[in-house]
This record gives sequence, C-alpha cells and structure tokens, in this order.
Amino acid sequence: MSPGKRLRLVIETHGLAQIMSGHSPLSAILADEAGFDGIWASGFELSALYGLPDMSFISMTQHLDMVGAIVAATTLPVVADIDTGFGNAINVMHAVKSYECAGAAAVVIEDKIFPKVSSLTPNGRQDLTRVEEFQGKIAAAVAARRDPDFLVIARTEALIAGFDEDEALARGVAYQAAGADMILVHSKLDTPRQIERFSGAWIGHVPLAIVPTTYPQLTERRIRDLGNIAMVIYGNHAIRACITAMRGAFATIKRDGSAANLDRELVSVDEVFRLQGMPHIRELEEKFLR
Ligand code: SPV
Ligand code: MG
Repeated sequence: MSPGKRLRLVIETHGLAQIMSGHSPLSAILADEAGFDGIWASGFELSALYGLPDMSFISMTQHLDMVGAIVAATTLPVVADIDTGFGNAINVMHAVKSYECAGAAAVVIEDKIFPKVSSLTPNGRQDLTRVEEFQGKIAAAVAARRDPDFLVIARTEALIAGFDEDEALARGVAYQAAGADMILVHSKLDTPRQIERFSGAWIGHVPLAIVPTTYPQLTERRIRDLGNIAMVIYGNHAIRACITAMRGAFATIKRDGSAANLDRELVSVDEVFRLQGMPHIRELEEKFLR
C-alpha cells in the first residue's frame, strides 16, 4: 500500500489523524512507539536542529534528505512541510516528484511568499501570494504526483498574516477548487476562536488540518466535535522536548561535576542500542558473517 493510501486509511478509520512533529529518524521512531499516526516533517524543527531560524534557510535537499531518512526508519506516513514549495509552480512540481520518490505520504504547501518567515514569529513578515498564483502551485502539485492517493495539502496563512476568517475561507475554497485534498488553516492566537469560526463556516467538501501550538486548550475531543478536521499536527513538540531535556541534563552535570546523579534518570545505553536496531544487527551477524 502506498504511503498516501496508508495516510488516507488512517483518516478513514480514526477520523482524526494524530501527527507528531519530527526532525530526525530517532524522533520519528519515538513518535511511532508512542502510537502517533504519522510524522510531520517540520521545517521549523529541522531549522532549529541546525540552530537556524525557520525562514527558508534550510534547502530543499537538506529537508528531503531528512524526509528520506525518516521514511527509512519508520513505517508511519510522513507529511512533508515544504514551506512555499521552493519557488514557483514549476519548482513545486519538482518538489512533489522528489518528496513522493523519497516516500512521503503528503506535502503541505503554504500560501506565503518565498523566503518565508516562521508563522509563529511575533510581528514576523507574513506576505501572502496572490490566490491565482497559489492555485497554480496546487494544480501543479496535483499534476506532478504519480500516486493519486499522495495528498496535496494547501495551507492558508491568511489568519497568520492578519486577515479575517472570510479571507481564509475564500482562499480555502479557491485552493480546493485547484485540487487540494485538504486545507490546513493556521492560526497563532492564544485561543481557538479563529479555528472554531473557520471550521464552523467551512463549506468545502475536503477536510481540514490544524496545528494547535498556540491554542493547546483545543483538545482532540473538542477537535473531533468540530466535525470537519481530519488531521491535528503537533508542530514543534519534539524539538521543544529535546531542548528541555538536554538543557536539564547539561545543567545537572555542570552542577554536580559528574554524571552520576543524572545517569539514574537517563535511558540506558542498552535502550539506545535497541532504538538503533542493534539486536537485529546481532541476528544478522550470526546469520551472515562467516
Ligand atoms: C512547522 O512546524 O515547520 C510549521 C508549523 O510549519 S509552524 O511552525 O507552527 O508554522
Ligand atoms: Mg513549517
């Protein structure tokens, strides 16, 4: 079954796909073990991993390499965050072909102008593309995919850019008309008000996706009640969890002048071996090294 088909099946059977951010194969393996339905190959997380801001500094090749490595490490479908699509509609076609070949299940393309700035940046420059131009990008993405189940998800940043729900809804309808399989509507308010209004007024037939980073009080139970949201993306929780954990561990060693106390709190080296697949390597050595 193709990755796109698997993701569609998850949505069909669970109603709401729980997608966890990932910036590495290891984070994807942990999300898989925790029971998530898929991985959000987040541009924000990968940028942060490189110690860079999320503003189109990471190249398509860097992100694509990571997507390929994540696909190889887990069986979960990968939803690739391809920002603005790395250029115009023709660049989008190249990107879609490349991400599908790398094994992604879906791409999310946002209607901002390249180079983008992270949606969550306070007072960030948030310029939107013309609707017709972005429709061209979505239509190009749909034309470029080989597997009809590969999902092309159109993300509108209208609310992020300071427009109202009417503009976001109009853009959503236009992107659906261009062939999008789903509309991701992003908001950075600290309440779910915009998302609830958008969802309530959505007249399109394709489902919605949301990223409730700034409004985590919108629980999955409440999201399901809205009735038309098929995907919840936990956009940056893997990298934030890493930062919290590493910062605490480093401070403990500095304070103690030793790793003795910290050692008791950390996963064992054996657990790292397990996550690395070492037990299987042992079996292979038995079988093939003669
Ligand atoms: C990402 O994780 O890269 C996203 C989501 O695009 S956000 O950072 O909230 O814009
Ligand atoms: Mg992003």
